[in-house]
Amino acid sequence: MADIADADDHKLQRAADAIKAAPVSNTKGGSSCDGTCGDSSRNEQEGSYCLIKSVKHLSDRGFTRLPDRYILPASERPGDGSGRVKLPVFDLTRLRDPHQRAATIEALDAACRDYGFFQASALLLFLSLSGGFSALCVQVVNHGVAREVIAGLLDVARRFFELPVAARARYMSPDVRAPVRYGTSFNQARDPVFFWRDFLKLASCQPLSAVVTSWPDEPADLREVAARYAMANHQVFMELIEAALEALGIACGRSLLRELAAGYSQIMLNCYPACPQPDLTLGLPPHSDYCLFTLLLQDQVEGLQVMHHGRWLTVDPIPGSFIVNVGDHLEIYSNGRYKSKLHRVRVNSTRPRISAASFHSLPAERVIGPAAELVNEGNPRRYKDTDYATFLSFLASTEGKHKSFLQSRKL
Ligand SMILES: O=C(O)CCC(=O)C(=O)O
Repeated sequence: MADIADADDHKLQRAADAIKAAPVSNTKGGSSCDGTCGDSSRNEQEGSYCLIKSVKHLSDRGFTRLPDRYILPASERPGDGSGRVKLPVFDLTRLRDPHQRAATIEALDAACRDYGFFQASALLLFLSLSGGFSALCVQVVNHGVAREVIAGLLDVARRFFELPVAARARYMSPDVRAPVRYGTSFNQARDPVFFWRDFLKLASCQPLSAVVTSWPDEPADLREVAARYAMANHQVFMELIEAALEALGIACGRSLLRELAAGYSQIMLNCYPACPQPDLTLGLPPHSDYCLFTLLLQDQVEGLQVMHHGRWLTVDPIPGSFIVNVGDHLEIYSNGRYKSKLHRVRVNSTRPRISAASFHSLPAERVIGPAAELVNEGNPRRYKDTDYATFLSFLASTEGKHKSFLQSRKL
């Protein structure tokens, strides 16, 4: 059995080179690895793919030097990165107040246009969703629930990444369409240089009951904890997108909201272990997200950087809050009024970091293009129609970094 646990630096390098020489073909129906990826009956390429199991493993083994496969060319390294940004804070509770709703929607519109990113207090959001602010007892009771839901997800993610490598590798797959997928780097099958990240993707489409049974059964509480989080998170998304549609002046907002209630969502649990030489690599390369909105939950360790006016700026983590960003779908739908912004992740040498990015959009087969209300003579259509399947084919055939998919959709 080929296993990174038994591999030295050279063996890892050889495995990485094998992948580089023979990239995995991501065709339909790729199978998951079961932790015995060296099995001679398996496709050799898939075996090579699975040999690279996790950066968590490398970090735990106490590597003091970054394996060559993770060293970025000088021009792509993180650089100085001392700039910081305080994102605009968007208080969702104000949307509930008829006197403040219009001004709040204006603020949301400005944040989506200028930054593509904003911050929302998750505790406040969960409180508002569960029935109101006026009664103090509701705040206290629901404060506890919110904390539990948020902390619970980060905790179960941490415990998943601490499982033995064979338990995690059960969910490893080169198939970008797999509803559950464990892996490492950004797009492991295509990255010429690997990134310092392990991930677990959980499709979390509505109704959740249809997908939860495919989620990992280890740790034993993962399904329950992640399902509670997914439901709460989806409700927050619905509030935000409703406000965004109003800000954009979309007349068919109601019917779109009905489609979104049964839309496509996924949670990406990210693990960035302490890295021996963080200045030579990144946790995630510059990229934009393929969705309408992403709601990002991060622990107390910083790492997220956003591109703003040509500079990479680090976002201060505020525990219990969501970072919300505009995705490619919303840039297309808004005909470029809102911009999906490039972001990336830096790693550090001492503190492991966990984050959970929830990507929300329309049902996977639904074609999306610029809204009719936002196309006119003075502002012609700027993007082709697209759908999620087209994006997945694109991702399966290329690295998918920067805003390359969105560029391919521009007219
Ligand atoms: O971990 C983060 O801060 C960002 C994660 C992210 O950008 C992603 O999962 O696409």
